Amino acid sequence: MDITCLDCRGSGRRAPPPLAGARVVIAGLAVALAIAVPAPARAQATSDCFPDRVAALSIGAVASPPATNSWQPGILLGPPGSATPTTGSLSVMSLGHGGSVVLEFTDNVIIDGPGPDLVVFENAFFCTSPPATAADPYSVFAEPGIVAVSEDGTDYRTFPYDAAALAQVTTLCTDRSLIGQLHGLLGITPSFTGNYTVPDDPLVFDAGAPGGVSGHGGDAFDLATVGLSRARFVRLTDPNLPLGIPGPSDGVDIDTVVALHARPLLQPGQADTDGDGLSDEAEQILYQSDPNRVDTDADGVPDGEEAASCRNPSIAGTDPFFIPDIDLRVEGAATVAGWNFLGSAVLYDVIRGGTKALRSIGGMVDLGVVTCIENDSTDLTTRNLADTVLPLPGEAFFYLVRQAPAGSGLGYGASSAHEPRIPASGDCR
Ligand SMILES: [Ca+2]
Ligand SMILES: [Ca+2]
Ligand SMILES: [Ca+2]
Ligand SMILES: [Ca+2]
Repeated sequence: MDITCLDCRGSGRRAPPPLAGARVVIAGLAVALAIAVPAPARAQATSDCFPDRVAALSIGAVASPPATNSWQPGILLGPPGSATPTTGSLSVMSLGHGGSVVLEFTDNVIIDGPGPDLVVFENAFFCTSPPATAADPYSVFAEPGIVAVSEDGTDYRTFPYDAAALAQVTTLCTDRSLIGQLHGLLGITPSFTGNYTVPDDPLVFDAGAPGGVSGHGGDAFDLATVGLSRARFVRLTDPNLPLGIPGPSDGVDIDTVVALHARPLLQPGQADTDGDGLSDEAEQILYQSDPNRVDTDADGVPDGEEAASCRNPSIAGTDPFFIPDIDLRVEGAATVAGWNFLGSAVLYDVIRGGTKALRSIGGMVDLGVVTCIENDSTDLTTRNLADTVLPLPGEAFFYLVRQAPAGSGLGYGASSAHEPRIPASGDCR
């Protein structure tokens, strides 16, 4: 069983001599495997198509604040949530009237490719039945928002829109005649569960998709429209319309941004033998692509661009693909695990074990005796649980997250030899 240091960090606090204990991350639900030793921190970029960081957040006016802890900017950093064409996604963060958020890509950069380069997902949905033909009447529960992009986080270019048309959006359900004039804004096109890497073209009725909307819906934007060849920052702003149902969901409800054309950004010190933008270790351990071949699946798109656009670089195809990610932080005396969003209404289990116990046996990875840190978590962090236990000097802990409850997902993932990781005892339920 091979263990490679992908997200390594020492204990981060004054550690007992002679050797610091270390926290270790092994990402569940995926092939990602990481181990910490007393070594310099070096986070492995998974370079997926989602933003990596909320760089700025300004919540506007809301009639009533949301329940404690339900403002979770982390849900803006994962895939779009589940929905139908007539029910909006609930995995959103409402910005309030006049609010704004800046989402930053840190391990990849959006690039100007053919056609649209990013999709912004809000939770627009059809108020009426989804139209069956291009001529059918419909209206959309649309809360439009303004989109700007920047390469450096300073110089922003706003996508052009018709301000007079925007000012006419004053009712919860907007008729198709006005929807057609709102191109260039977010929150216009209904979204639903589908392939979120396929952009919708509002000018083309897709007869094979719900309500004529392609992919997963959402509103697509082309960097060429604003004269940029690269962008790392996407700023989304609520235009402060007298619109919506007063309450904690006031303002535009942002789900996420998906990059359709992007390239990974290598971190300092990472080797990339074939120059495709993905580090050798990411190719070997996370994506199982060829570190000596630019285009492993020979579909004409380099491995790095596929990974950064949520496509699988080692298998030709158009299904969305990304590596679930887990991160450890030391906050005061506690070790806090955080992970990325995997879908609406998904619960999570978090376990901690000792690397000394890890062994490959009988076609599986025996994780040994583990401790259930959080059972059926409804948020994306263990922050409220204060896990203050430290490994013994010279030893290390690993942490794993999986979809909960037990048996509902892929478990704690598999080793690079494809052996499932199974706790001996102590697992969450
Ligand atoms: Ca483009
Ligand atoms: Ca490479
Ligand atoms: Ca490669
Ligand atoms: Ca390829």
